[in-house]
Amino acid sequence: MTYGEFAARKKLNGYAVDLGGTKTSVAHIQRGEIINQETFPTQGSLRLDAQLDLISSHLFSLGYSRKDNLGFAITGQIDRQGVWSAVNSETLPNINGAPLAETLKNRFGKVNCCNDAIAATLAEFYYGAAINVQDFVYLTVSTGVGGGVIVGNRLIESSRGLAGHFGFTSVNAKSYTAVANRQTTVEGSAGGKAIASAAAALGYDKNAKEVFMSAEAGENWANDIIETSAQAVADLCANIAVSLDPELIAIGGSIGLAPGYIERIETHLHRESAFFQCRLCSAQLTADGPLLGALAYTDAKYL
Ligand code: ADP
Ligand code: BMX
Repeated sequence: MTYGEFAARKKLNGYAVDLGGTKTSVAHIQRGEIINQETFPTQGSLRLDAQLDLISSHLFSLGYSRKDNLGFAITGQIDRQGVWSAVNSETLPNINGAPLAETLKNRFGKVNCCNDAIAATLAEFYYGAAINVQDFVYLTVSTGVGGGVIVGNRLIESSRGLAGHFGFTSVNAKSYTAVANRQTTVEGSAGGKAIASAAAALGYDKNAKEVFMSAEAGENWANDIIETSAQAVADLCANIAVSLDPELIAIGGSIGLAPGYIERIETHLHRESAFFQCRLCSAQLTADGPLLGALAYTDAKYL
């Protein structure tokens, strides 16, 4: 086994795509390092072909050609047949049931794709925060709230592709929006879209990043929204502790990595009894995780 060895990271050569709910990144990776990258806003309402046209133009501009290794990390549910659906259809309203794997194969030849949080989980496990950790959970707090699970050194992947969609678990916290027709979900309390709609409900036209800036500037309404978000993620961590008992939970995504956010989660989590506590850390690979993981995922021999 070569889990987590730096040597394995050096074997990563090719191109990777990370299509998130807010931004898309396309990267050229050589010997495990991102040497060139383009990031642009995700146009969530595009259908599959239009989405791939946009991504292709950036791939080719970075020098990609069909012989190169290519990995895709994508927000949403990808089943074992490579069919793509949005669990939160507000994020991607027009892709449900799209034949992602088949379309990628026709366009690019050999290419692999997986959920964005699964890719980041794998990257943290191989090269980041979870080297030598056998039981591990990764959470992204970003546009939505997603995750991935390693139990006994094995990535948990279900045939429907839904395993790890922690954002849709339900918690006992104030929730601003129903997601996937479900009330009081973690994603509806903690994700970027929820934070922005909480601000809008109070009359502030701000995205999550701007709400964090308002909180930093001492505005109480913004602080309350972020506190609710962190409380929901802490509840989720306690639920994960008692259901999967990981040694470590790494928190990623732009909200998860925002200064002070993990400390807020820890403050709430420490109020729980010892059974429900779990060691937390920030995602070590930050936004590179999904890109490195997407490329690593193509090399199934590591699993
Ligand atoms: P994606 O969901 O596309 O993978 P991100 O991980 O960047 O992308 O998450 C996007 C969300 O994070 C948006 O709601 C955005 O407003 C918010 N965000 C971006 N930067 C920051 C920041 N520095 N602090 C707090 N929130 C941020
Ligand atoms: C949502 C879900 C997950 C995804 C997670 C983080 C959709 C479209 N996405 O829970 O598949 O992993 O968000 O994704 O249903 P991001 O868009 O926040 O990066």
